[in-house]
Amino acid sequence: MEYFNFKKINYEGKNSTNPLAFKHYNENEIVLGKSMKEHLRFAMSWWHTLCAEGADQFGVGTADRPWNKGDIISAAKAKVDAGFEFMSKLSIPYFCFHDRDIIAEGKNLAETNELLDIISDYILEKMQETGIKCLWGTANCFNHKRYVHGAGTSCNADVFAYAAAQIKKAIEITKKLGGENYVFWGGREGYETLLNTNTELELDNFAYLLKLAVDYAKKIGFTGQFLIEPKPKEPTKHQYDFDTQTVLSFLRKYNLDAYFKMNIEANHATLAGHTFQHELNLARINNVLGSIDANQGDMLLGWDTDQFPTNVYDATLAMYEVIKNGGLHKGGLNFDSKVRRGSFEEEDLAIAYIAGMDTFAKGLKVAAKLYEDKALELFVENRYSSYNSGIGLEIKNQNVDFEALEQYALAHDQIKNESGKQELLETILNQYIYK
Ligand code: XLS
Ligand code: CA
Ligand code: CA
Repeated sequence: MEYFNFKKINYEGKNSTNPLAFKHYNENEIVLGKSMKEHLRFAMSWWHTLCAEGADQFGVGTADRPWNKGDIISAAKAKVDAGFEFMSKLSIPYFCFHDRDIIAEGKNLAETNELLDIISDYILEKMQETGIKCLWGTANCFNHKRYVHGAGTSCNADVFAYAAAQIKKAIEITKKLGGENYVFWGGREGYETLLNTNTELELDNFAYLLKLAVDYAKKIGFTGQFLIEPKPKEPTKHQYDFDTQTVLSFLRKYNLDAYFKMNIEANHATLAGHTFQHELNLARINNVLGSIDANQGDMLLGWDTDQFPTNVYDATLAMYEVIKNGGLHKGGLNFDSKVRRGSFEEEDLAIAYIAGMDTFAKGLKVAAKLYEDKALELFVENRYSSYNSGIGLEIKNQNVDFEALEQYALAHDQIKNESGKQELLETILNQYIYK
């Protein structure tokens, strides 16, 4: 049975007007010595693509997906069939999943784990048949009511134990599917009010849960990269994993920094009051840029809208950071994006993915050109050139003390600064995008 009423999506070039064709994503086209496919490592999110039907706080789902039908096992298998058909038709090489996306919970934890074994066998068969791979797995420790007060940060020790058991199984399934990474997004790891919260104990426990995961991965030989996905708010008012720098200081406090990189999501960056590029940049310079959840928010709304990315400007700057990172390595570009509630036809899913993939393909091409030409780099290098000699070099080499700096300042107190030329640089960036 076919779920999607269209053939394999082809690359038709930038002048094509066919909505079901790629205009920029040409998977074998070489950019900076690597194919687009290797640079971008696109992934399909199981939850938004196959599970979501457009429900929101005010209304039920609007998309009546033909694969979301039947008993637990047949519905889960139909989702697998639909997912692999979709990824094959769109040439998406990877997928990402939460344990609870691939199959619903059974009547107890033991039965749920058996269901996971059954469905992961089926997924594995499809992976072998198609060559499609698993970018990352994760555990959904936020949806069920048991997680009302968090998982690793719950006030209830029974919940901590349950979350640990769930994560243990999710790591096992991710390993079985050859997942290249494993993600921790702190779903409800945060709090609403300090009137009822012991933040110190919650954070100690959360770190301990991560340590147990690291130990278990070593024990079973799971070599995927562990990732933490920062998000500042939603669902809780104060999420502990606020942004990259907050997560880094948390990891460093608990000596966990060697084991985790970041999964940076565009919309989470903007909720934290940052740009997407800011989060990627801070992750990159700290050597923790792991993977990307590509989407975009709506600048007029203060919540996580998870829209498909269509902003070429942001995609360009994101890919610029990725190129400077030497690529995504084990990571990839997962579309943690969902179609709008009004876009309820199956074809809308394909159009949305094509738009997202083309946006990043175009972003990659522009970023590669900027990088090759050193269009921004030379300006930045020159801007800091005062650190290449004289007192600047001494500062850079950390070879001075306050007395020496005072002596220097006394003799050089007529300071001359130069323009930061922001408008010129923005013009140059636009020129590269227009080309
Ligand atoms: C929610 C997060 C979530 C993670 C995986 O806002 O984006 O989907 O990516 O649990
Ligand atoms: Ca995400
Ligand atoms: Ca999100």
